[in-house]
Amino acid sequence: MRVILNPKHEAHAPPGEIENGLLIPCYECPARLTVIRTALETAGGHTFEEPPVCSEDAIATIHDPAYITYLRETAAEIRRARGSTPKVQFPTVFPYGPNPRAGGNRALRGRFCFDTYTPILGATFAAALGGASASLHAAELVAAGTARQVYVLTRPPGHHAERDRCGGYCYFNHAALVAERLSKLGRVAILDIDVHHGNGAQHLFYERGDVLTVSVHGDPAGLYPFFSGYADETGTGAGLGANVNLLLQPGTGVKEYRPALFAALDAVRTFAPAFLVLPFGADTHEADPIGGFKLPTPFFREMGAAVRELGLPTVTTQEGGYNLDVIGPCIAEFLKGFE
Ligand code: SP5
Ligand code: ZN
Repeated sequence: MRVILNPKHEAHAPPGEIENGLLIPCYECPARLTVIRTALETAGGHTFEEPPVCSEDAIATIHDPAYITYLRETAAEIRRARGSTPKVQFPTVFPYGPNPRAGGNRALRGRFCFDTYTPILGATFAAALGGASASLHAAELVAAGTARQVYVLTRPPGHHAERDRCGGYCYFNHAALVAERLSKLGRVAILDIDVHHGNGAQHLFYERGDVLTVSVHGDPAGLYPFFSGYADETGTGAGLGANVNLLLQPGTGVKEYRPALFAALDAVRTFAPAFLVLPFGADTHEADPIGGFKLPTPFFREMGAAVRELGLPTVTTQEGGYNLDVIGPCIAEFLKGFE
């Protein structure tokens, strides 16, 4: 597999995330990429490359320019901070209401973010830009027909990010950037198999009939992101019927997961896309600390093989997966089944 890396991810290392008012250790940490890369090198058969840096205009095909500017300027401001000034910014105020006015940094932090898990550090913008660059490079390779399968090995992840809001550890939506680019050439399906709902792509393509969004995930009544991912969210306008949410309950094992995955693959086949984008999370694994599913490592090869049956040019983006002992083998198995 051709693997595209994000060379700038490492310095984005949040000191923690805020859960119910308390700072807890970060699940989304730099070591995640190290262990995945090591597992792929051990497995063999993969090539690794770094992308050229993309322009902010290329990111603005999906994200609000004001949001991009906010991330860039906030990161720069944090790098300039001296003395006891914090090196990290968490939102504390979330402007809302009929006429929300977000004046000044304190309000902007909550204007451009929807949770307390997704802080901004001095290195966050460069890391997010690196991930967008890797994704767009992968999209170009597939668009040109140079590669038929590309895997974007990046962090922070992307599938929760909306047009002008970060959240769920995500800043730029890699899968959506790829889908938008490839949609210039034909119909695109996004199949999200992270344990959490792919709310970002649903939000971004909800009114579009040329981009199908399918997500298989834990019921948001009990799992992050809570506010979207329900079965009755089916799209609107030209996009009506082009959004599919397949919900699974906590404790889901192979027996429950397999039919949901097959239903998702059927929805993709019926749509008959020219390209597939696959936001992939290993947080469906039985040993994941936050997912709550019970999939064993060998099943990931079967998942890869099932997706391969679609026979579509595919860009896979790395999303969640937080058990450092298992995510490497999970991805190695998935790619083995997929190639
Ligand atoms: C990309 C991705 O997978 N984002 C997920 C964001 C989920 N963040 C919420 C984490 C909540 C952790 N709660 C601790 C419960 C441990 N049993
Ligand atoms: Zn996830």
